Amino acid sequence: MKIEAIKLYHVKMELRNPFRTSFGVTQEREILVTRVQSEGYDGYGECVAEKGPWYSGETIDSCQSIITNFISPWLKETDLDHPRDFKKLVQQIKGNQMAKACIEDAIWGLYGHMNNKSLQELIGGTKESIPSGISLGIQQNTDILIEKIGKALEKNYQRIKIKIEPNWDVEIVKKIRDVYPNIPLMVDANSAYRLKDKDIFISLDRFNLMMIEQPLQYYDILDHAKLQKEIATPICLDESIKSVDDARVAIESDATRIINVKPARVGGITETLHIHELAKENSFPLWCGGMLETGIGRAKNLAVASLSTFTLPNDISESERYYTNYLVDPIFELNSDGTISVPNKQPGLGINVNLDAIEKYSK
Ligand code: OSB
Ligand code: MG
Repeated sequence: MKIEAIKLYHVKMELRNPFRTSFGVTQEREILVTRVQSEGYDGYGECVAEKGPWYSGETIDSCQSIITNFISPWLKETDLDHPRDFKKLVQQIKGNQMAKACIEDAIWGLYGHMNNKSLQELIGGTKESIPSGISLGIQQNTDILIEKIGKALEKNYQRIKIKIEPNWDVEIVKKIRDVYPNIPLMVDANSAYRLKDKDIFISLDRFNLMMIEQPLQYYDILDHAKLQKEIATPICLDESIKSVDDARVAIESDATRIINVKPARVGGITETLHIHELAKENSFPLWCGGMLETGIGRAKNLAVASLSTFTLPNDISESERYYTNYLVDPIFELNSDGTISVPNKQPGLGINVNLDAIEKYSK
């Protein structure tokens, strides 16, 4: 596979509702869409880095720079046998997982088109549909949050995740549990706390949460292990896990009992498959997280979530929840049982990427 052209489109997408986490608010999402071409075939990817380095150290501009200065020229000089070989090509680049992932994704898609196979088939995903969960940002008040939870439950979303931060945590969870004592519920702190705040997590133990996502700092495996010793609720790491090696360290030190895998955060699909293998050996539960992706990233995440070790509901909600404009068709809809079907009837991402829409929303 000789990549003849690598194109980047800088797309702007308006979210239907501002999404607020402990690290900031997103209203307009800027997305780098990647396109690789070979022998008349196309493959697409989507960079999940945000405008500022708040979720991870990467930004949309840092990704563009790494791709333009290093990945693209190297790729153009190489003939890859398989998308798996991309990891080796870029291994000299430290970090920059999201920059690598959006190019690797496009190569997987391209390979799928050239070999008439869906991404799901290429990676060995087994499920026809995956359980869908919803991630609700921090709201103006609890009534609004409880109303949003009610609407999500009416649609049969299979679990509710709420974002927490200091002063929007124990009281809020208590109010939700007063209304909904038994729904599958979890919280995500996006690193808003320190180990000295452990009493907050001890207080959360009585609410029967499925898990607490990323309570402490992204580099802090040791303190997560200390916190896990003090609480019964499983910790689930997100930001901390940037590779299969991070996953191994965190699992072995009992700093995490569940991992939220975002393929882009770990450098791509190949690294995700290594985490899948590790999870299989250890009977360790995974689920697929989200970064407010458009349909391009969402299609990829659906294929990943169909792997056998991804046993918990995923942050993969229906397309309509995020944006008013779409880059793919058909868009992803929620089935009545709260699942989303994996697009596996066409090669590559399994959906049509709409180049006209990409060009229209490019700045
Ligand atoms: O921490 O999981 C997170 C969105 C942007 C950045 C970080 C996170 C999130 C989400 C949204 O929780 C998940 C989704 O795409 O629906
Ligand atoms: Mg998270």
